[in-house]
Amino acid sequence: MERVNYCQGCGATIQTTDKNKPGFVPASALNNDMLICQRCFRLKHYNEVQDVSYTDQDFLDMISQISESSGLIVKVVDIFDFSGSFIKSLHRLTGKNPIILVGNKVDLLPKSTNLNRLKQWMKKTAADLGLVVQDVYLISASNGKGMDEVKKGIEYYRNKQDVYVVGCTNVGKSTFINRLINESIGTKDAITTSYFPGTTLGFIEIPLDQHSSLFDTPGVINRGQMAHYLSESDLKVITPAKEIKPIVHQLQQGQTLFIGGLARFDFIKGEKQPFVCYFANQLSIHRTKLENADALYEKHKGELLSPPSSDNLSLLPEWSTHTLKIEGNKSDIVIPGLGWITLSGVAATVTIHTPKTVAPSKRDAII
Ligand SMILES: Nc1nc2c(ncn2[C@@H]2O[C@H](COP(=O)(O)OP(=O)(O)OP(=O)(O)O)[C@@H](O)[C@H]2O)c(=O)[nH]1
Ligand SMILES: [Mg+2]
Repeated sequence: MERVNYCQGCGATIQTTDKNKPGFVPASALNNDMLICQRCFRLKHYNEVQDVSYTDQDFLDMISQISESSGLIVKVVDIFDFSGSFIKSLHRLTGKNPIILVGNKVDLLPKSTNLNRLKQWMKKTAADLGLVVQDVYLISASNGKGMDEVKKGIEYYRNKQDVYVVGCTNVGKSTFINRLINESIGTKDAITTSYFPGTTLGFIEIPLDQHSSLFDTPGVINRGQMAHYLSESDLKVITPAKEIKPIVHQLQQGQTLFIGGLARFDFIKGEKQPFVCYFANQLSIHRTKLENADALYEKHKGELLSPPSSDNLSLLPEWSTHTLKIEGNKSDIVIPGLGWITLSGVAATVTIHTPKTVAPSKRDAII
């Protein structure tokens, strides 16, 4: 068998000269059966991430090679952060190839979620964003839900050609492929995965048959996601680990909700109504009077109002505000990568404070 010259965990080209660059393997380990770079080794065994020298553009350049190949594109999005993980520019990089859209991490949504309605919503939203897809799937790469359907879909739409699994960083591409590998040949955790964005560094080829392969690819980075401005430990707090339990706050106008120390919702105007909060269960929400909100933040940021913890406050860009009006439709106000608040559609004006690069958006309620 031909020896691969890239790391089987992350896809980086193997080198033996520079410890601080991607793909480093000590020369003595070159003949090991399983070639894993030092960075993957540390991620796997110590959950420590080593920064890499790739720029956002380097990742885009790698993905754009796909436009010169032909095959099926499996575009994975994180259903907990649809807009933040959608990456509109991605279809330019994948050429004219057919696309199926896979919403991952459905295990995080409340069990009562209507998945068929959610699929319709995904299809429509993708079309509104200029993406025509062959089909839409909802899966959990973690627990295996929906895997049979998506496997059938891939087999059908790939038409015997290669398959490229693409998407934003951290949506779960590698976890999804590990599950495919596990279900077909039994190997566990073949590819490196982690909760840090930017784990996969190159293409990883998984043969499907004699003539075609499936490829894991590096994620595209979206700087508009909260994850890029948080320390490791803070990232853990905002990342939901299991089914989200929505928390309802009945608010009057003139009241404020703080989502940890990462976002603030001021209810400026409207009748008393429920604010239904969908955030990681371990993230704390504080309610206060709008008139006290500034002072509360100054006094308690990094402590009561955390994450970010006080040591990491400086990683956050400065704050900016957006005012949104809700009327008529049940709507979600979304903070990319953090979660959302659902309002019933009773007229409401809400001012949202977030770190400047992480702008909120409004959508029709998905649940
Ligand atoms: N709750 C939940 N978490 C998931 C699921 N799939 C992946 N994750 C988690 O999401 C994080 C990112 O997973 P990866 O598979 O490394 O994501 P990726 O898209 O390959 O990321 P990059 O290689 O950085 O582009 C990890 O912490 C996974 O455990 C899922 O179905 N549900
Ligand atoms: Mg990956």
